[in-house]
Amino acid sequence: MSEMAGLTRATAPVDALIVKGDRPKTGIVHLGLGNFHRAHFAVYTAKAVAAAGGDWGIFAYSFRSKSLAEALTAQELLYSVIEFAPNTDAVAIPAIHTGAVAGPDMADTVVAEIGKSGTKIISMTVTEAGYSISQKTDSLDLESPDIQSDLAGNSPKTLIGLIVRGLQVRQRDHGSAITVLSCDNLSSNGHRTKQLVNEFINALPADEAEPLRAFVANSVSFPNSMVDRIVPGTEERHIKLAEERLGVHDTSPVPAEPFTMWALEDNFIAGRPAWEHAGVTFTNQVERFEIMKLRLLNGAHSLLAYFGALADCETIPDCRFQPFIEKSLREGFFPEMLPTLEMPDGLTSDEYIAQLFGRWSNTVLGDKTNRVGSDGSVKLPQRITQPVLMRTKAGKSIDFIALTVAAWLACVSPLNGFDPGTQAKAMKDPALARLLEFAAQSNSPAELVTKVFTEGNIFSPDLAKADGFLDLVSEYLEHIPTHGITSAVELAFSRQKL
Ligand code: CS2
Repeated sequence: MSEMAGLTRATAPVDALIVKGDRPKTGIVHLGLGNFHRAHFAVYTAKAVAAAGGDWGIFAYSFRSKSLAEALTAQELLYSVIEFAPNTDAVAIPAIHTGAVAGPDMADTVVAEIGKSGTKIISMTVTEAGYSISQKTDSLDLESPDIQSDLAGNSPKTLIGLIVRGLQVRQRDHGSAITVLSCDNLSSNGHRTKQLVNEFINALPADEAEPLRAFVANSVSFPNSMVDRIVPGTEERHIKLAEERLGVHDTSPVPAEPFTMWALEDNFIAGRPAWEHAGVTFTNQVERFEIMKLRLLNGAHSLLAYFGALADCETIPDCRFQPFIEKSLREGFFPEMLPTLEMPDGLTSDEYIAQLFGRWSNTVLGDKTNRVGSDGSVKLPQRITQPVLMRTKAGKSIDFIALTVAAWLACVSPLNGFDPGTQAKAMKDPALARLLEFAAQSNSPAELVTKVFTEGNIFSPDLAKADGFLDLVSEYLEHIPTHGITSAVELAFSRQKL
């Protein structure tokens, strides 16, 4: 028994989603045990089971973090989700996990778990970086050594390898249906996952590929989903605060904003938890929700983080309250993005944007600039590619989108000894080594931008051909180090023609 068993000593309102009696049996294998999963999918599922029952316990796998899996196991797979905002001190304790394992040596265990007939859903939150997509070919990166190792039949190291090997066990052992549910910020994430799974299968020897292809076509569904909740990383202060609110020590609390949203296609071939009791929006307009969120929330988040880092802002609220950033969003960025999307029925862009500014103003949550700015090489393609292509084709301005990309490059691959500041230096990126190498090889911003967009395997090759886009990014990248980000914003306003 760990201290977490003493949750009744809580000092604040605790929304304890603890199922009376035994926990539900495993019905879901979840890949990616990060904070976002624990504050989003796990909470919705615990609420659904508390309201309507069902064997929807979650067996979770973390690709890397052994220490987290061990810490959670030591507290009976309980942890707190703490809302941070001026008007709430709510804590939720979703008692929904049935297992937490981590690391490459557990991959075969996870494959076996997916293979069990009691498993009805594979869900995942692995971030954009986890899907092994080659931007060059817009498909599964068959050149990646990890994908090659997975194709050769070793213990899977990649998300797609794990899923396919798990599906293969099902196809061989019993053939019962299953749903694969992506909860990541990729556009059409369900379709995208299906495409990658099929590409992996097509690269297998024919005798393996054929039966698997048929199984996936007939017995696996891939719903699209849009997930939303701002969930920062856990800091020491969150651990202390959790202890104050709960009266017990939780080693792994998750800080989260109160806002939460999940729009989901109701396409679960093997059944699902009664998430409608937990506030999920089931809709056939998921794509509209996804695009709205990717361009207005996530795209704007990138602008906030890169402009803000260059102005030395440590948190997203610090960034949001810089007048030049707020103006950039309201009068520069959103007017470029809005014509590229359709709002879901019942939601207006004015309401949605007003709500975003409220969420970004959450000083208590204090989401970090460098969290949002990290992994730009895998986030930006989802956020800017289609808007740039649509607008350049129509001859419309893209100054604020281009300036966002230039600000990202100024942060992560600075040229000629430019110092982008401590926030920028704290940003991580899977392409960082490549980006720094490009910067070292380039004599001018234009050269760097050309390398990134033509040799980087980061963005779709279509962007390099989009009328005037690379020139614009290069010009802004030239401007930032010498004149500063606020001056670059003024320049963008002087040019933008809406
Ligand atoms: C953020 C997201 O990391 C990022 O770039 O934009 O993590 C964002 O906080 C979530 O998508 C909110 O749902």
